Amino acid sequence: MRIGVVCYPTFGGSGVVAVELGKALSDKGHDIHVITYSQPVRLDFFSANLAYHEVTIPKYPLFQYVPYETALTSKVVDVAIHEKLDLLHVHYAIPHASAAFMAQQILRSKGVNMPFVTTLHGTDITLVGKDPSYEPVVTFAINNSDGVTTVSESLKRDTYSNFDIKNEIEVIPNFIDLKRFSRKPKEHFKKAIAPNNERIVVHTSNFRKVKRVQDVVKVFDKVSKEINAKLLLIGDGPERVKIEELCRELGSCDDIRFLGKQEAIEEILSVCDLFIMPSETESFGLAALEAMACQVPVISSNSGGIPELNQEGFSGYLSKVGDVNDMAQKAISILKDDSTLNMFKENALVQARKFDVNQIMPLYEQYYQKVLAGNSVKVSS
Ligand code: GMT
Repeated sequence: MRIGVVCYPTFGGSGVVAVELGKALSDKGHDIHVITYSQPVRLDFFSANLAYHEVTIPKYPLFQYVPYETALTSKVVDVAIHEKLDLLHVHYAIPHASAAFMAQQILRSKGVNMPFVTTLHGTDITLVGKDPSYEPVVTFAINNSDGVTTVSESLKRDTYSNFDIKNEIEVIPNFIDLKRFSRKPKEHFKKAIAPNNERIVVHTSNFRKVKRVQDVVKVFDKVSKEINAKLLLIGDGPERVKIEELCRELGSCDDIRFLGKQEAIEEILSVCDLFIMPSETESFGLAALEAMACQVPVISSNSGGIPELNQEGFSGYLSKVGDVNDMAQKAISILKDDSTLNMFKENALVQARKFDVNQIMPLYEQYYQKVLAGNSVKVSS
C-alpha cells in the first residue's frame, strides 16, 4: 500500500507511534510518506520506502497566526497526487483530521479518491478537543473519517461520551519495538548515577500539568526516606520550574537529576528500577510501556487506559490520581528487596510483550484493508 502519514514531529507519544508504525509498515514493504512541519524526532533512520515531506509555511505580515492547517492540506493534496497515495493516516485529531477531510474534498474535485483514517491519541479527546474552540470541528472530522481508531478501550469510551460520534471506533493499542527497547548492559552508567548502588526511580514526560510530575517528586521524597534511591526526570516542559522549586522545598535536589529531552531513552531505562506515571489522564501510557519493555516495573495512577497496560500486583501497582502516600507505599513494597524487585522486573517484560509491534502492526494493516474495501466505520442510520 502507499500510505500518507500525518503527525506531530515532537517527542509526544502520537508522533512516536506514527513514526514507529510507519517504520514497521515500510519494513514490511509498504510505501510510507510522512508529512509534517519538521523532521520527526524518531525519524532518524534510513528506509528505502519511507519518505519525509515537509510542510512549509510562507511568512506574510498579515498573519498574526500562521495558517498551518491550510499549508498542511495543500501538502497532503500534493503528496496524494504525486505519490499516488492509496490512503492517508492522520495521528491526533487537531488539526490533522479536519485537514485530511479538506484534502479529501479537494482531491475528489480532481477525480482522486483518498480515504483517511484518524487515530485519536489522548488529549485531542480528553482535554483539548472537547474545548468549545475545537469541539465542532473535531466532531465533524471524526464523523467524516473513513476509519477511526483509538489507542485504548478507555479512550474509545471517552470519545463517545465527550462527542456526538456516529462512527464505529476500532481500538488498536500502542506497541513497542522489543529489539530497540530491551534491558541493555549499562553498568558504567548505573555506577555514575547510583555510586552506592541506590535504587533508580525514573519518570519521562513532556512535563505538562496533566502528567502531575510534582507527584513523582513527592512519591520519591517518601520513598527515599525509607530506601536509598535516586530519581531521574527525563523530558522538559511548562511545569519544569515548579518541579525544581518543589525539589528545593523538600530538600531532595541532591538525589534528583533533570536529564532533559533524551533520544536514547532505552539506554537510560536499562539502569532503572521503577517508573512512576501519576498522570491525571492518560489514554494509554506509551512511556510506561517503553519502561516495562526495559524490565522496569510501574507505579501509576489508575486513570484512562493505564489499567489496560499496567497490571495491578504483576507489572506494578495502580493508585488513585493524587494519592502519593499509596504510590509511595507500593513503590517501597517493590523496591524493598532484590527478589521482589526482580520478580516485578520479569513481569514487566512479560506484560510488555503483549504489545509487541509485530503483533499490533498487522492490526493496522487489516484495518487499512477494511477501510479501502469501504466497510470500516459507517454505522447505518
Ligand atoms: O500527552 C502526551 O503524552 C502526548 C500525547 C500525544 O498525543 O502526543 O500522548 C498521548 O498519546 C500516546 C500515544 O498514543 C499515549 O500513549 C499517551 O497516553 C497519550 N497521552 C495522554 O493521554 C495524556
